[in-house]
Amino acid sequence: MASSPAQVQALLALPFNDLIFQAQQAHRLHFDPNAVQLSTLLSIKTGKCSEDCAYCSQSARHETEIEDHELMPLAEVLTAARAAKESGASRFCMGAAWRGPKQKDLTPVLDMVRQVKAMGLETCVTLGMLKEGQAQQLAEAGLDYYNHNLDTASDYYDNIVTSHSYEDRLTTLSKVRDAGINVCCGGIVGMGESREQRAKFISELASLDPVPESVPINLLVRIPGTPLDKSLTGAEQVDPLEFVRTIAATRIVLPTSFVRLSAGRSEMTDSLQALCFFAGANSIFYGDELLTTDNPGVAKDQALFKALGITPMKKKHSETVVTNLQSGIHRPLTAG
Ligand code: SAM
Ligand code: DTB
Ligand code: SF4
Repeated sequence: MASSPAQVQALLALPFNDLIFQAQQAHRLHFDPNAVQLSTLLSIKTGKCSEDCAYCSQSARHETEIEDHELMPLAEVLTAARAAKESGASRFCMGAAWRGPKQKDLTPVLDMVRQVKAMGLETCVTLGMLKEGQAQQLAEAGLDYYNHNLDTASDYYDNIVTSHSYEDRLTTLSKVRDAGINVCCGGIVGMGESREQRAKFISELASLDPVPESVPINLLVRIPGTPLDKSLTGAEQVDPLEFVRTIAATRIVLPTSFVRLSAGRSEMTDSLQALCFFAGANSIFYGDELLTTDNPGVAKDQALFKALGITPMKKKHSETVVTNLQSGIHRPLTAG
């Protein structure tokens, strides 16, 4: 699928029904349309981050009401991972509010990765920028995914973050790729960017080579005390249908990637989430909390899945995509 910024913009401008139909077709070509992958998040180190990301509750430069804590002990992490597995998650994602880990930070995280993996869960971490050799250490510990978002279009990035650059993000992503770890890379919608910039952002995600296996699309959670909460006017907030369009365009240009309906679900109606799944989202964060903000919670999501006939996905990414492509499965819309 060609995906220049102009081509993605043309997708975003399609009549809504045509856009969703194309997204459904792309989705059904590569995935079971009624299965959604579940990852549970845990903030293993919260707050006091040196970076100035304008959306984030965890920057030491913003006055937000969060409870900071240093790196969690291994036993607590394992208790949370066990609970996540029991409630049905297939992946456990550990996030730390660092610019990047020092070696003394990384060593205990390697243990967490080894032991969570030994429980039979897929592992993901998001630790900020990586230095030479660190991705390799994570790969040797058995890490499955590294989350590192481009967050927005390259030409809008400096409006959101000044303490590191878009180029820095790309450098870490290539270290992760070179170490053989799956890449989880997406961003945030609703930070005051234009539709043109949203199209450019999606096009830039699709131009990563190889493309990311997992693409989280977060709807901005406005956190009191963050610069974005102060500066965004009501008019700049993204319209829910524009958010669905963004999911659909992402599905079309990244047809073999998991598209994760990420932050912002707590403020969405069931109908809006259903539209996002219809537009091709096939992965969510599952559990009561994201990093510092609320998520719908297991009981609510189980009820929503039941209402929609969605089942949690058991297969790993490589199994899903390769199997469907090899067998040429293309479920027609009527066949269910
Ligand atoms: N420090 C690491 C980093 O910057 O990559 C990892 C943690 S960071 C919180 C992970 C991602 O969460 C960000 O890149 C952003 O996409 C998302 N995120 C953070 N705060 C958010 C918010 N208020 N609303 C929506 N997404 C948010
Ligand atoms: C991602 O793209 N979204 C997740 C995960 N990667 C680490 C984080 C969302 C954070 C939402 C705001 C918060 O809870 O602090
Ligand atoms: Fe720090 Fe990551 Fe938050 Fe930026 S997004 S302030 S790097 S924790």
